[in-house]
Amino acid sequence: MTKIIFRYVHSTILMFLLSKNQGKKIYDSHNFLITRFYCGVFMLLAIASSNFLIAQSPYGSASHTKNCSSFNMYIGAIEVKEVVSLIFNKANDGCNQSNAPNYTLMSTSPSFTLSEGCTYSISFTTGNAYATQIGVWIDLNIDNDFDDTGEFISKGWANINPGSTLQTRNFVLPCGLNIAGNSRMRIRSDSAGSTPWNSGAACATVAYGETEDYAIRMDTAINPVAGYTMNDTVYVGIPVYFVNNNRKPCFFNAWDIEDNGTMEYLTLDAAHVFHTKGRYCVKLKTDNCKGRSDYLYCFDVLAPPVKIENIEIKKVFHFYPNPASNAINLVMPYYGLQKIEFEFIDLTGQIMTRGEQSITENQMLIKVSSIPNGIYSVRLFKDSQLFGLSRVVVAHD
Ligand SMILES: [Ca+2]
Ligand SMILES: [Ca+2]
Ligand SMILES: [Ca+2]
Ligand SMILES: [Ca+2]
Repeated sequence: MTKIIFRYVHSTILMFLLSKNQGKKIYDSHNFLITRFYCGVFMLLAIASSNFLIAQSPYGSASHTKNCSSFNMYIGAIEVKEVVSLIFNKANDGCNQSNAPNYTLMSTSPSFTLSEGCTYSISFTTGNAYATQIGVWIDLNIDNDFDDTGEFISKGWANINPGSTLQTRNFVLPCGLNIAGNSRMRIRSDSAGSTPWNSGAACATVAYGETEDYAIRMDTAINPVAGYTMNDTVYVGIPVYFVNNNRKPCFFNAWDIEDNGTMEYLTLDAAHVFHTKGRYCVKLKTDNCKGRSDYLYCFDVLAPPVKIENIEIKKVFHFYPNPASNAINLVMPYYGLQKIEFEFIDLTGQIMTRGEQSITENQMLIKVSSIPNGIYSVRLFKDSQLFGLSRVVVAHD
């Protein structure tokens, strides 16, 4: 529990304080009363009870007057994605408190990290009876309040329809924050029919819903260093896969095939088919808040091979760990594959295992616990067409 301030005051002093602060009484019960001076610095005036803890300190309190369990306008499941990578996932927890003031500090060590200049999506479910408005605030400058420019993240968001379907809203952390450290994200729900959430409402008292506070980490952008790997050998008519070295998805990437100033692909990775043989150069430009980095590489495109089975495509598919003991991850270029088929072939040419696996965010997991120790060729198929070959080592502990 974090530190709190108790002050026992005489009723005349209490009235004086209230009048000095426009009577911003934000929570009141027969036990205690909190007077807000401004969000972030507040005073708790304990009237009768000495045994009440405010977990949200040092941040300002956030209260709801109706019991959450009576109306179910709760914050349910939450998913946070950094572009396409899932960085936070919370199951539907309904009303975290059944009674007012419906405030919960969800974490005291960072639940996830947000980085300067990155694009995020956040998805919610809510209770199943009423449309709900969601307010989100982030303490961008880590000064223990949500009052600074840009800290109201959910500006202009549409209401969340009731129910268990995740609904997504987007936000971008601006460049120039240049701050790293532990901070706070506040997520609040309220009826869609109430006064819309606004920049000054992080600590307001509202009727319905609940408040979930998360410890988060803020990171500065890192200097980009562009780079990619690709097929060792490139043939006319066969896709070449350019795999970006910067897997963290907070960079803006542009691929210039033939290095002629025209950007053909603006994706993390790129796949391209060359139609004539010859020497080609491909430039990758990578930038973020910190600036831009270029990487240029030149290679020969050869006449097409007679037999595709003889092509060994290396470096395109990243297997890790390799050697693997129980399961091996396959990371592949991002070009929209839903699933692939795979075969593990031992040195004698025998197929040891084969299967089909769906791909989630460029990755799939293959179990190898039942395969004997050894070196295997892994053949990858899409719609029964061979499109990749790599070598992995299985070594059980
Ligand atoms: Ca909840
Ligand atoms: Ca702040
Ligand atoms: Ca401030
Ligand atoms: Ca080009």
